[in-house]
Amino acid sequence: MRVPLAALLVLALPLTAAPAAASAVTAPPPVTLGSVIPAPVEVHPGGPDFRLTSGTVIAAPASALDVARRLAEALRPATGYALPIVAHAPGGTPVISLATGPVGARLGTEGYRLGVRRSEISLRANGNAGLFAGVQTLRQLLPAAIDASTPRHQRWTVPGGDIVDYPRFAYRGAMLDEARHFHSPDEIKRYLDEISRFKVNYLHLHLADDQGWRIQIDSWPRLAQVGGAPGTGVDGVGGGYLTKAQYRDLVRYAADRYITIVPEIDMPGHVNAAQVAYPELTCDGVAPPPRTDTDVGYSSLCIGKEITYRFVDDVLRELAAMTPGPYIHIGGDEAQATSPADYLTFERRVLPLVAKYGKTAYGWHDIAAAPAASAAIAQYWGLDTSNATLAAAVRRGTRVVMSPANLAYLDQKYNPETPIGLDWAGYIEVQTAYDWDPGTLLSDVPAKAVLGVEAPLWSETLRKMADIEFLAFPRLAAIAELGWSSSHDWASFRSRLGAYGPRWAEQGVNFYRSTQIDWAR
Ligand code: TNX
Repeated sequence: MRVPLAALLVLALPLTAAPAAASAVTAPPPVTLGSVIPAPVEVHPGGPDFRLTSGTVIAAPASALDVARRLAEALRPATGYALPIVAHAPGGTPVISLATGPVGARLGTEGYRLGVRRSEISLRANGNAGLFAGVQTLRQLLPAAIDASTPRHQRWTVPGGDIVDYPRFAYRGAMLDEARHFHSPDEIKRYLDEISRFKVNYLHLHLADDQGWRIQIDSWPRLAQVGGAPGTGVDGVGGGYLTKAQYRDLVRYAADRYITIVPEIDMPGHVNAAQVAYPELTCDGVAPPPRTDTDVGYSSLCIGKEITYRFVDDVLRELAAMTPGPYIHIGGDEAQATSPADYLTFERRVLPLVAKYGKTAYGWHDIAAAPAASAAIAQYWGLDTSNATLAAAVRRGTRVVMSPANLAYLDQKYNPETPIGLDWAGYIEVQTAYDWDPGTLLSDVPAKAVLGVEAPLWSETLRKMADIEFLAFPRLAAIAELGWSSSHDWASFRSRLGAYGPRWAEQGVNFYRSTQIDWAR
């Protein structure tokens, strides 16, 4: 291996003689048991470190083989070790042992206990989702080079001690907007990999909007054929749609990472692409022109026509059939082209259709105006710290996912210099994204009505994976911590985030190097 001379010189400097200009090479900080994002509930450092070697094995029962395989696959590229998976490790062999069984109700389905001893790491959980969460923690407890894609010759130690961990909120989501610019299945998979590192457990896909329609629906084939044609992205850039096979493959890929896909078809507004494909969905039956600009609030389904409800029923039936997860998102935002009375009529008919297909309805918080939304989940995207309509719906049973646009929208710029992104909700630097509490932000909605938090990434200005990564990271990590961690401490998050930078660098993730953070190299 060739080491640049400059690096050797810096390494050779005595610690006390750090010259002013030495900032170019800062040694990565030693990994401590607490340097994990999201912050675990309990961290008890102590005792000898574990050393991962070429002789280490992974022990797992047959029921946890998938998680064990994922762990081995994560550790093999950088270590070059075989890490065989065995049912029982022979005595004296260094082992990472996975086991499920009752480990306490407070750990729930996603919690885990991690114990690091000299020759054994033991990971215990009530079920495999907890083991998977623990594996994500373990990966962060190894040196950053563990994320390298080719073998590195170095010591692989894990700091000794114990972690007990479980999530604050059941719903910890991210959202990709497939409609404004289509992102391919491979890009969605890469994003799933990236968000799963932070114990995010839902990926919401915004699959239709004014510009495009991005999911195959057999009973209305022109939706995808016309709405997903080339040129249907914003500014006529890109196009495309997910076939049912691709969607099902994504659902599986996500499930392997304990992530549930939430599909969204936005209605009664944001439907221009559907109306271009099927002019009978407009009131006058005339096809509107295709639109690839970024205006909102100009399209509406025709509330008085029966065909509207046949269309919605068919789409929801087919979506439900390919979605094992509990939620179908029906949009409902920015319906300025629908009268308030028509909006209520529409939601009164459509919300029950989601239940008819065995799913829980989920919509933007605008749906809270509809009495029929009491069994639904409302996603709060407003900028205010109270919302009387939503609070009234909550008193009738509606539960809330928090995505305040001025705090959690990943498409908003970091600052005026950010080359991509929008700014209608304000600039969102890393500290802004981190410094709020999803349980208490809305003064008139009690914390117990809050199911969790989601970070939406609208794609008007995003074309490539590098664009997605630049806006999502590091802020997605901040929102994920708000969703998982019971503690909240900016100074601590800031230093853990700085230490995380080299991991993104190893993974080739195009993250934004915010000047608020001291990034380790
Ligand atoms: C508002 S917030 C929208 C989207 C845009 C986004 C851009 C909400 C539910 N709708 O249609 O893409 O702003 O930031």
